[in-house]
Amino acid sequence: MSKKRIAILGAGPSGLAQLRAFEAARLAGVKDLPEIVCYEKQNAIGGMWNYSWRTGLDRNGEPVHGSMYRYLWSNGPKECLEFADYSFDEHFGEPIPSYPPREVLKDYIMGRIDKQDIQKYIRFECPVRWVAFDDDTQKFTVTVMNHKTDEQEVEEFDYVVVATGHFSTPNMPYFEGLEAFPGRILHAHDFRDALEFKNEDILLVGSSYSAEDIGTQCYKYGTKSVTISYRSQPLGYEWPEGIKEVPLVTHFEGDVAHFADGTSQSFDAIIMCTGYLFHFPFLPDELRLQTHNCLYPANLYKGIFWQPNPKLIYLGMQDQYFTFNMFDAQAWYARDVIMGEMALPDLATRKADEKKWLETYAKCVTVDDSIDFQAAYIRDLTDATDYPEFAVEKQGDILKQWQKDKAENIMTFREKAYRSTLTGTLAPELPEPWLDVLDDSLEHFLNLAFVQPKKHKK
Ligand code: FAD
Ligand code: NA0
Repeated sequence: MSKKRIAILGAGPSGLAQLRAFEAARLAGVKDLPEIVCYEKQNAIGGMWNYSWRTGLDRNGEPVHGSMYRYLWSNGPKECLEFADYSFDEHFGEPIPSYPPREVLKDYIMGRIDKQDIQKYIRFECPVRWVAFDDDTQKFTVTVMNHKTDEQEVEEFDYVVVATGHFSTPNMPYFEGLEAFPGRILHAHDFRDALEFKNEDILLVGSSYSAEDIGTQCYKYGTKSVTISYRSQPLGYEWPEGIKEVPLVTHFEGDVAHFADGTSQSFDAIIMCTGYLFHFPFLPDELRLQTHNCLYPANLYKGIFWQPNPKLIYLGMQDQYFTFNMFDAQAWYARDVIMGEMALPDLATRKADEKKWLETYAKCVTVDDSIDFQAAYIRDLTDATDYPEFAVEKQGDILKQWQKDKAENIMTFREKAYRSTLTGTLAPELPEPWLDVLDDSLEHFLNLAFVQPKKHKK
């Protein structure tokens, strides 16, 4: 019998988790592994963590995936995203603070991958163009554009794992008068460097993670004033002078924004921090997940398997309190199903399970409820596989504390330290105020934290 063939679309943290799950099986002595091909649009692994200075289109004319910007630091404690099979201590050799900058987290993600030499499965600069399923053969046909050879490739697979992320295609609203605004208008997806807005008055529309982080970062790097305009709820933090929140913008007249409370102000630039669209231009309607940013997208069994055709697998499509460890939990589960270690129940049973989770999710009222919900979801997955045990509920407690620390002071919460549930290591505190640390490079950060770079494993 020919080997099963698996296509993984995307080599970000989710796609890499799927590769790692199969690698872990190989290391455990499993012989009959499927043949895996991972298609990646970019020329490197790491997904969102792979910073790009580019905006708009990449060098191949493909939409730039990256939404990350310079000077970005983790917005959640690293203790809540630690891989259960690869700790921060193991990677860095010494404890590091709880909120690392992007480059440091990327180094951690890469560390686990380099060791396992799984890059050989990945075809870079190969955006997926189309996926089709044939009911007769029960196989998927995947069409990709190989920009390295300048040819389209078509291959057949038994399973397709969609790991293309969902924070890349901007949700860009319109407000009357925008077309006459004289300054720069951009979406958070295209924000790259806070210094661009030094000494400017900027308006951020939206009141979630992007608005809070881009706002505080611009303040840190010398923006004159930051105004955050919310639609439903203000972020509600105690802001320093120079940052304020106002209700939703109603319209613009020249460089003046008018708000729902009747106030108005002129601005130099507008950054839409209005979230992202789920965008799968390579999937036909019958295979395409249609959802918004939430903790339990409908039509997925276990948050992973496309209900109408569970050979189509989605990873990382949830809104995320937990990230890397949740992707691992999903990838291990998917691996065991693909390899026949676990059988999926029939559609009616799968739907009943989904309904149960959706009903529980509907009862979540507070942020703490949501954290508990996602922890329970991850526990449900890890209980079924050999993914190493990790104290996801305790990590949930850290996330609840993180919420409190942010509420106490949004400008200093990154100076707090937490204990790893994996190694028991208490992170060192950031030795300087986060607001004063302008150099976010890996080397500078590791020196700051008194971790010697020479001991840092590559
Ligand atoms: P992605 O990282 O988005 O990777 C998807 C991959 O698929 C990319 O490599 C992309 O090039 C590829 N791809 C897309 N389309 C195609 C195609 N058609 N063909 C082939 N390949 C394709 N999480 C945290 O834990 N902590 C943080 O501090 C944090 N900060 C964030 C900051 C920002 C600004 C954003 C946008 C997200 C942040 N996140 C953070 C969440 C982040 O999305 C996850 O950490 C993680 O990157 C998700 O992994 P993923 O693999 O699912 O998706
Ligand atoms: P995100 O903040 O980009 O985080 C994504 C926001 O947009 C909501 O406040 C929503 O308001 C608002 N909005 C949407 N349409 C609007 C409209 N037409 N007019 C006004 N407001 C509108 O997106 P969301 O989805 O959280 O919020 C959309 C991800 O990026 C997160 O997972 C986050 O973790 C990550 N991120 C991380 C960091 C760091 O780690 C920084 C940025 C982003 P409403 O009314 O729907 O509430 C540092």
